[in-house]
Amino acid sequence: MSPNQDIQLEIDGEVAIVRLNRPGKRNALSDGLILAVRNTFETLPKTVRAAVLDGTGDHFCAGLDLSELKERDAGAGLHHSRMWHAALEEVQYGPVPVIAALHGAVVGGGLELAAACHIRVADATTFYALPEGSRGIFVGGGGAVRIPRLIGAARMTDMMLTGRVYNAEDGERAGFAQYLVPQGQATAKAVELAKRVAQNAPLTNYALMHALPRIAEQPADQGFLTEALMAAIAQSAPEAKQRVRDFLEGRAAKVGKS
Ligand code: 1HE
Repeated sequence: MSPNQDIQLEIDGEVAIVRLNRPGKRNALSDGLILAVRNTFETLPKTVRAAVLDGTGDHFCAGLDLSELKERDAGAGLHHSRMWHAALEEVQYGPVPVIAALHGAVVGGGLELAAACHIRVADATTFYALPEGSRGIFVGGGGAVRIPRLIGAARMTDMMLTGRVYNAEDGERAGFAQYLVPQGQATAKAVELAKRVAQNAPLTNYALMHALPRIAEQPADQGFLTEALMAAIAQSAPEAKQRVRDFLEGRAAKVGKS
């Protein structure tokens, strides 16, 4: 159990389930909760190989805790945003792949947090919005970098200029989520996926978390070289050799069969 009551950590074998736990405030992200998110991912037990990020109550997360948005000068605003960046980097580039289980509001900083995860599962109640536009502020938790990579800059611009809200179905089509499930089933599906992800060779998961997003940002010429280096390292691991041998000798599942 985490010392901060606003976040819960449950360990289920190799899967950690991290829950934002401020349902009375729709899991709004106070400074304390953002620091707790960072700390929780930084200190996951070494036995954990995949994580699920969930929210207690009817909403995944209502974004920045607006009650803390007091008068900040430019310097304090800069440091506040950088604090969010550091916490969400720990989600994206932390020890293990993270699967977000989305439901209800996934708005503002809540959408920024979801965008830092590696896979998003949404249930039918999920809706996505960036109310920063109407609150007179801007995204500050990495959303300007990560959200266009999911849905494109044009859709994000529209959301912020017009207050457009995407429902679960349209959101999945737009690219917010990779899985759409019936109401109440996001957590179960996310845990199922996390258990599957936990079975991968650790170097494969490392490559997907740390190399792929960087390769995707590199000019093609550099990306091809980084890809080749990562491929060489991954295939040299004894576990990779064993997995290939298992397939060639008929002991491993064929693609599409479990
Ligand atoms: C909050 C927050 C919050 C709820 N900060 N306290 N985010 C927003 O602009 C979204 C604002 N929230 C909402 O639009 C709605 O609360 C919801 C659609 C998410 C949920 O509606 P509902 O009817 O279930 O709940 P509620 O009655 O609006 O809220 C319940 C309580 O949570 C209430 O407090 P109470 O003491 O009166 O019970 C709300 O004030 C409180 N609450 N959301 C503080 N966000 C790194 S930069 C990121 C910038 C942003 O994220 S800006 C977007 C902020």
